[in-house]
Amino acid sequence: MRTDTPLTIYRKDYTPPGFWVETVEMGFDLDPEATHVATRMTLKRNPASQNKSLLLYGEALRLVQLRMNGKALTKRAYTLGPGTLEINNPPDHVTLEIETVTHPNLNTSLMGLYVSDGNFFTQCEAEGFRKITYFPDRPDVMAKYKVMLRADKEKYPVLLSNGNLIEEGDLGDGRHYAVWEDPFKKPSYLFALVAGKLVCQEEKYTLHSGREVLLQVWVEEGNLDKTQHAMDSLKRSIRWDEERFGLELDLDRFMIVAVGDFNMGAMENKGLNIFNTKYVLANPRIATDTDYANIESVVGHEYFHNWTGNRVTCRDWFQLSLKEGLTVFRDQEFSADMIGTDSARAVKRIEDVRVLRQAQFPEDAGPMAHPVRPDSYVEINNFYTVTVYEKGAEVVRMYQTLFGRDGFRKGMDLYFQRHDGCAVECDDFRRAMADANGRDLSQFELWYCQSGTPHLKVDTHYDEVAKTYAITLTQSCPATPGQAQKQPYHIPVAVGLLDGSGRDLPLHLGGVEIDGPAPTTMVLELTQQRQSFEFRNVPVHPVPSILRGFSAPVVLEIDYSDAELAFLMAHDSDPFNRWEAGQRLAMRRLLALADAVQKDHALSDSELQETALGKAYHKILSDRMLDPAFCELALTLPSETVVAEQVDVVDPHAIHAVRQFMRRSLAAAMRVEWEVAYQANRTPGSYSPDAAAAGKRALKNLALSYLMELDEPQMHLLAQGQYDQANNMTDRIAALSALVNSSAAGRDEALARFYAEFEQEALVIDKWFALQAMARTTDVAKVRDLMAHTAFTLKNPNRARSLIFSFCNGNPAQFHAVDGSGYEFWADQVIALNAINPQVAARLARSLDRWRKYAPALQEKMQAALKRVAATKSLSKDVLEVVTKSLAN
Ligand code: B3K
Ligand code: ZN
Repeated sequence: MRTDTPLTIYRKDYTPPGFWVETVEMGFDLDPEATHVATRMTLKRNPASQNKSLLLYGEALRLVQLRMNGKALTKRAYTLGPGTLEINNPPDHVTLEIETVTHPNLNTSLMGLYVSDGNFFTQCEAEGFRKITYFPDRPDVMAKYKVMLRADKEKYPVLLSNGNLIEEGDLGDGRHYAVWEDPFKKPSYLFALVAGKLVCQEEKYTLHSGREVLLQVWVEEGNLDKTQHAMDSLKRSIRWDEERFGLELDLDRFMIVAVGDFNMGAMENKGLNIFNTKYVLANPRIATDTDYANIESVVGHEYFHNWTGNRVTCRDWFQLSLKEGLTVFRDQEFSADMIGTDSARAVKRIEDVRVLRQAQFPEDAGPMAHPVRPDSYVEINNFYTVTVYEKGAEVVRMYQTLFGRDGFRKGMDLYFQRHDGCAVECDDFRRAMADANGRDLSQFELWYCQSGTPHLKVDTHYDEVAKTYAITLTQSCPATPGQAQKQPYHIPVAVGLLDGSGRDLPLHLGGVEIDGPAPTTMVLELTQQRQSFEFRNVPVHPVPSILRGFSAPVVLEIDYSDAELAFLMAHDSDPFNRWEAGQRLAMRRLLALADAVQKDHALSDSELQETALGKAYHKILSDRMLDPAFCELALTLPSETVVAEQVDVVDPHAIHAVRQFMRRSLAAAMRVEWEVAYQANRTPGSYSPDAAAAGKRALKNLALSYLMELDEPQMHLLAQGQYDQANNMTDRIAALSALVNSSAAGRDEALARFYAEFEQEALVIDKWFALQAMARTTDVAKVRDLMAHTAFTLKNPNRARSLIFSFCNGNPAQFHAVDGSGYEFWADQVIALNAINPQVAARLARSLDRWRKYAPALQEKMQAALKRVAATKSLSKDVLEVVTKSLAN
């Protein structure tokens, strides 16, 4: 907490550290009230640095002792600033001994050392290590660690830290100890310890090289029936990284520990990954198909960090996407490879792009817009964003699109060859890709330094006589905070051309010689602001399929007729663009209806079946050859948030009304087809979370949700029956959600039964809160009531997210209540959370990012709420940065 104006840190101000740390030895006397930490480190002067002093960071610490080279330092020999400890005129070789005390049980920020359900955990990324001891806590300072943990044996029977266990034993007096040594140099943000009453599922696993490693998944007692999926996911991750990238696990032991109080998803601490329980615990009773898939991808993500993040790390936090963008790309590819079939891979791709559009495009268009490699920050924790992660992953994906899988692998190999064991920059990754593929990628750097989502406009011309087809691409990028003018990007644009019967035409691009048969998809490289590409020997006027597979994170502007979109939806060989064509059709109709609502015209759906959209949906739903998971995506209307991004002035109530109207119309118009799809996609027998079964459940449950729009007793019975008979959480929660969003008589009883059955399962109770938070009838008053429920607490991030975030971000029509009560509620919760956990508070603070896009009456109320938060005393720099940037002109 601070009251002074927070400092902005700039990328251009980077200077190398004055000292390198070589070894770190730490002793912990773990006690929830007061934990003593004794640290001994050896340091040596960095000759390349102009920084003469030795700068250590520390926060919320009591300094008990400070010794340099064997002698206690007098107060004159060092300067204690806010958050820093500077040693004046140190010699070139230094051994520092520091004793500090922290109070883990008072630490509600969940950064540094804290207590969760009686056990000790740490979270050090980005700057949490400084809450444990004074240290040059910056990622380019890498050192070897040896750690001794001492604690009460009965309360804390398990003592874990990074690397290998080299000694353990009894201390007499009811206490015991363990010594851990990490053989690899690491930055302090990868340090971790865990101590407490935990049990583990463990397995020996043989690597491709024949070396045997020990894998463990640690959980609280009573959760051992929920660890198998995480263990299986870990084994698949290890195998995949060996096979796809030739990267082997470098430790003899790899541990995953689950914790119920955690700020984010998981953390890649070397050899000791700490996970939010949400991304570890699963069995059919408590976890949905989505949970299973998320667990696989997060386990993969953290494991892949072992190379992309830990072995090669970031020079400074501006380079965060170096490890995060790359590792998200790797986890996306891993999940796609695990599903196997081409159509299932496409489903994964569509889901990833949906996340980008739902969350990253709005970020890129709002007050917090920043480049993938930001130039400045006030609080680095505010920059663990969808831009750094998901757009960063798209940027990495573009290398693979440009160079192919083999070229990408060559770049990765060169990257590790050059930088293993080092802390480097995004530029180093780009250079490795360029050098390994013999290409100049200097223009490509703009993807890292310019914020905003580029727009790509497409014009085409067919010359019937010459049989040529020209595609002209024009790029632009809107102004973003601090960046008025943009340079043209290097954009890979994958294209195909369809003939009249929907088949791909062979492509002959003017000036390009290709050995072998002509391809049907080609990647055009747009590097100018405007560029034309001419295809030859095009026998008929084609329908173009542009940006196949979403080959670049841009907004595509292309004038298709409804008929062309329906044609692409039916025929494009690129499944991403098939889905995309359907989304465009649906968006077009939603926007037209929203316009009608705003002009007070009555909505009519009488002709829906005759429209291109009605016909296309009908065709998709009746096509038994299509993958159910794909159908589910194709028949899901763009979300209210995505629609809101398409209009100049957002009226959330109109958007909600027309989307609901369209869902009801589609339900009525295709009633029989939905009923058939519901029956045809049942998954009887024992539950399996595999992609095929999950896809069927997804389509079946989509059918259920459409049928429930009819709000007929017969449909209520269908949902009730599904709820009663479900043998898995996916079907159960889908039925419950359908009931809660209907007028079914049994809805309250179903909610109560659900609660009673799962009272002991925190992750399921989170779902119970979230489902109600997002229900159509849940208004602010109802959310305040739910906050008074005995099971609710603001202190647990999962619980706070399940109710408050779900309401503010997932229930736009109620959150944006015209009286502004939603914004008042939002401000109250941001302020309350700020005092408990600034990181979680700052996340919630982002919910009003796009306030300037709303109708003036709402804008005014949002601005007032933002101002109230900004004026709050003792605001953390996390929240202050977000609200200040939101309010800035
Ligand atoms: N690297 C961590 C995120 C840490 C967030 C700190 N505020 C998880 C991940 O991306 O794998
Ligand atoms: Zn990560």
